[in-house]
Amino acid sequence: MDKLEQIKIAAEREIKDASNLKSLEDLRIKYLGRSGELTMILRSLADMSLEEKKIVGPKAQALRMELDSMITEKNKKLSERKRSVLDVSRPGKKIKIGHLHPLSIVEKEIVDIFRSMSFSVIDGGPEVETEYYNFDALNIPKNHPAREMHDTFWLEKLGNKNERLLLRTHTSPMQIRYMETHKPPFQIIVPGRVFRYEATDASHEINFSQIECLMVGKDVNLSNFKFIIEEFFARLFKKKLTVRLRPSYFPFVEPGLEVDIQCVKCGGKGCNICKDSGWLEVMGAGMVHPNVLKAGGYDPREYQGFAFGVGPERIAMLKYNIPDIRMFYGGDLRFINQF
Ligand code: FA5
Repeated sequence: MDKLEQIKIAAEREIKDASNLKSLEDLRIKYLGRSGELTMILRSLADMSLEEKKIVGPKAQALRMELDSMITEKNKKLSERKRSVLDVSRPGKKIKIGHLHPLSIVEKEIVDIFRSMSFSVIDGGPEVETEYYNFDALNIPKNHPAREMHDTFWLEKLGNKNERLLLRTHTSPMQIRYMETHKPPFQIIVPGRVFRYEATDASHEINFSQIECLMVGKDVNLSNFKFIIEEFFARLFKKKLTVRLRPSYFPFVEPGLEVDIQCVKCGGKGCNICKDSGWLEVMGAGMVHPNVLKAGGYDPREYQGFAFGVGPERIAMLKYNIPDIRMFYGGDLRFINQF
């Protein structure tokens, strides 16, 4: 019985003090192993008298169970502590850091190309715009039929000066805003979000983006424009593409142009992307109208310039072969995660 008492005191203290799993395992062997101190006592029961057995047996069994559960408990504690310590040999956890949206990738690419051709990138401009900047100053007077080309979201609330407000239908108002506060010569691009109240389909969204370009100087002309966009498309699609300029009408340019590029998929032979025409319509452009230069505060006899507006969604669709513009804003991760 004395021996049992000694084992109990020593084992309890040693188990409590065990600082790692290895020394705990050593203690288990020392007391409960095949030739452990307590095991030996349990074995010696066979040689004891019945009287002794009755006294020592239950005590020794109880101590065995007690030490066993103490060791299990301690083992749990030490394992938890081990797990919380940095183990550099364990495989790393994959951290999801996110990535750019396909549209942001294309916008960035477009902006980088223009920046490399010495264009300044102008940020922003208000998305809630006045009727003046969105239409009047761009040579689109009230009641002019050209306003119907832009299905407009009008705001119910008037502006500070009681002017009518709208969600801008294009980035062209930034032409006026920039000219009002800067002197030529300059060459800028302005990316931004625009809104049109129109039915959506595979190539039309109500909320989309545009990149406006404006270059003004004393001798800026259409051949400058043609060179810049040929260079731009060659860099963007990484091959030389034939560019076609067609006459078109926008009230804020004269002459106005629609720009087509040779189909990037079929090379001009005709396919589903270009609807068998061999050409893709990519931007509206032209030489800035004298009335617009005047609205910006310039003398049109002294300065001239070109401008264009391009839709990055349409460019991204061509670049990545995306069949429907609505996928960009659908928030479907199966689509977004492919980029
Ligand atoms: C304009 O918005 C003119 N402000 C462009 C311009 C600027 C002309 C400077 C001349 C000088 P348009 O409505 O064609 O033009 O739109 C320009 C581009 O925006 C289109 O080529 C197309 O890429 C894109 N776009 C137009 N409507 C939508 C729409 N609903 N969804 C997606 N992209 C659109």
